[in-house]
Amino acid sequence: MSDSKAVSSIQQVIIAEPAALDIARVQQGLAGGRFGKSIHYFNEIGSTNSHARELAEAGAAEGTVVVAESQSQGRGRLGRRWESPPYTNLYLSILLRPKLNPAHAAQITLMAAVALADVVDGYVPGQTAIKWPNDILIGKKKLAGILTEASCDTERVHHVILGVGVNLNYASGAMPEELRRRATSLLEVTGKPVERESFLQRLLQGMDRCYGELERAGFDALAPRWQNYFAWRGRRLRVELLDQVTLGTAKGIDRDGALVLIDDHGIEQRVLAGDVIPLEN
Ligand code: BT5
Repeated sequence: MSDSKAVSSIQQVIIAEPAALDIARVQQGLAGGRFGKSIHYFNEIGSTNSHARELAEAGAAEGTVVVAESQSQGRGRLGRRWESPPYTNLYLSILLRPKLNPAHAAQITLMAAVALADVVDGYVPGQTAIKWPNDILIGKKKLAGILTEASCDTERVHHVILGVGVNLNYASGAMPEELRRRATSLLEVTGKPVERESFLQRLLQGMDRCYGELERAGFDALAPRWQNYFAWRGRRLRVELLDQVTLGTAKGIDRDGALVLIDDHGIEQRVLAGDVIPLEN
């Protein structure tokens, strides 16, 4: 074997090694911000949201972040599974202690969707859409999901765990068959691998900024930005929540984060939770 071949095979071995996140580098760019002063980093964990909840219950500070390279029990809503292969994407949870009326806790999901959409849009300008309430789409495919879990009593919100899973370098060939038709990643869309530290840094900065706006100016300041990313304004939609179905034409969202539909009788219907399916107009 020639020397040059030996060198290139060593390089291949090095390139094939999974690259772990360099958390110290991420934190360097976050100086002065509230989010990420404390980052709990795991190679593998059940679910970053579950761990963040334990930290919240033990009194951890607002802005504490949990990041994992992979999750064995990554969760979506209603106990659905979130595919979380190692060293490829980002899986994180941020602990918040918002001074919000519990009736407005859904605003946190919408705020996070705006912050996440802004970061994604920096990589694929003009292609990013929000699917109410918690998905980021590129084209018709899902790039990211948000899972917000709040602990409230009737008067106040104790804490909110804001979980984000976003597909960065997930090759479609590595996705389970049923996901391949419905999911995408920035690598699939742009053909270029994404530097995960830089995405994470931008995301924590963006979340910090949008959360600050929500605290200072309320949801009205963020709502127009959310509407700009809203995928299906004017589309006829079917919204399913367990065995309840609502049909109508999408108008937008209201101050509580509810989806507003105009039903077939011209009456406004507010939907607070559910899965949206676009119909032919
Ligand atoms: C979501 O739920 O979209 C919220 C996902 C939140 C995941 C993050 S990762 C960090 C944190 N810790 C956790 O345990 N969770 C959060 P939902 O709208 O219910 O969508 C779930 C559906 O998305 C699944 O049933 C699949 O169809 C699809 N899905 C699963 N894994 C995916 C992936 N990696 N990319 C795109 N779609 C996926």
